[in-house]
Amino acid sequence: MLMPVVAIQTVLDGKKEGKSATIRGWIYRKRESKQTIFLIIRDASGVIQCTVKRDNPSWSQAEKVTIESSVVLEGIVKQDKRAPGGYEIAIEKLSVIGLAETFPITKGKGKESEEFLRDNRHLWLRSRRMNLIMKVRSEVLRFTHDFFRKEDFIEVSPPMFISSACEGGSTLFGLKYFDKQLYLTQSAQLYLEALIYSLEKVYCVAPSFRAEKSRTIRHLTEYWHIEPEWAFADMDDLMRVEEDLMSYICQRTAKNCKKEIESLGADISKLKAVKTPFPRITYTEAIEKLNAKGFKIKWGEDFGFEDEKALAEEFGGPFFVYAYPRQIKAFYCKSHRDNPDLVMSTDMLVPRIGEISTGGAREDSKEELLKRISELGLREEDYRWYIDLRRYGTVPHVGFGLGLERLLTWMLDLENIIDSIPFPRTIRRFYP
Ligand code: NSS
Repeated sequence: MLMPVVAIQTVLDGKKEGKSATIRGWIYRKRESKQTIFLIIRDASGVIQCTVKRDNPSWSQAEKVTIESSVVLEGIVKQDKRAPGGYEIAIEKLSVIGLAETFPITKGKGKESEEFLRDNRHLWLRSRRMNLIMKVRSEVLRFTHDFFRKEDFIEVSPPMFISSACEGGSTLFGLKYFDKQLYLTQSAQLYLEALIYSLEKVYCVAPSFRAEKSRTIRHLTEYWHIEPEWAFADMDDLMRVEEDLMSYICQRTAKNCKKEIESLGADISKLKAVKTPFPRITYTEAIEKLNAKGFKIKWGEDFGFEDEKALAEEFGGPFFVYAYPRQIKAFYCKSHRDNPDLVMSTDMLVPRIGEISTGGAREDSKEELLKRISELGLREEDYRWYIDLRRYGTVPHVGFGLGLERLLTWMLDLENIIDSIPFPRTIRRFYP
């Protein structure tokens, strides 16, 4: 009878040294010499070298087994400094569960084959790299939930089908909903705003969709959006919660995912350095900084990717830009009462990626909101329920949206956002 199955990581941690262990997983690499077959086996937890000697009854199974075949094996754990991970298993029994056909992804695929790996994402997810990224992604989600629960936010579930835009029509995905025209949500914000009148502090982690034609390292058409919204709060509360969340996630990830971060070759010291308070500059100061660096950007223009990157280089870590011109921000932004040209909106920027989060105070006066809606040429009837929120017990409130994939791309020094999500969707990519 086979022994109970253990995770490869348990063996690598030395917990089974000198003892018999049963593991199961997939053949990751295979190498053969005259007397020994070396099989590198992977499971969810790690990879380990296993060996079969010619005189072992499992030799013939080991000979026929192919890359990516699934197997279960039993053997004796030995410490071996030459083996990757420091331990290996001398196989005594090897059973093939599913014999793999010739695996299309072979070792040592270079840069030129990135396109090929993307076409074979369903198989490439088995790589060590994707395995490690997905583990960190899961931990970052855990820390996000831990943070909001610790701060007494209530998790809510917003709709994905929506009838009017949150972030402007140009990136809205339309769809036929029976005989009606509907859209896929760009942000849960407007719905979260409705929920604060019941629950006061709410958050969600949900997909957002953008018909984004940009082909950059930071754009997806479907991404996961971390969005809190809460009542009785101002811009200072907003930036404080935002920086607390960010440093909480970075510190816990640096501590709990050290091994993964190092194996991915990412810079862990950058995460450890994320401490509050973050620098804050106004939009007007940012414009001055850019013009001093030789950029030609006028007050009132929105920042482009290059502007944001240049600004972020100076700070070396996350920072806020706030108090934006009215004309470049969404209809729901609250205007500064002493200077209506400005709105209470803030972006958090990081090096290399630029904006990773946007938030602000929401217009809480019905009259001002109606003014903004007509100013931007939006149809009042599309926002009837949203305007209602200002009719019945309006309160000052704030919220923000943080893109999970932009966050991971920055945290893990990924070259492109598409590696931060298992099945990326971009303008050109929706398969597999
Ligand atoms: O459009 S945002 O700047 N703002 C909102 O949607 C607000 N309604 C959020 C809120 O206040 N609750 O998007 C917010 C963030 C942005 O900073 C990025 O991190 C991410 O959402 N985002 C994206 N990530 C990946 N791909 C695309 N295309 C994308 N667009 C936004």
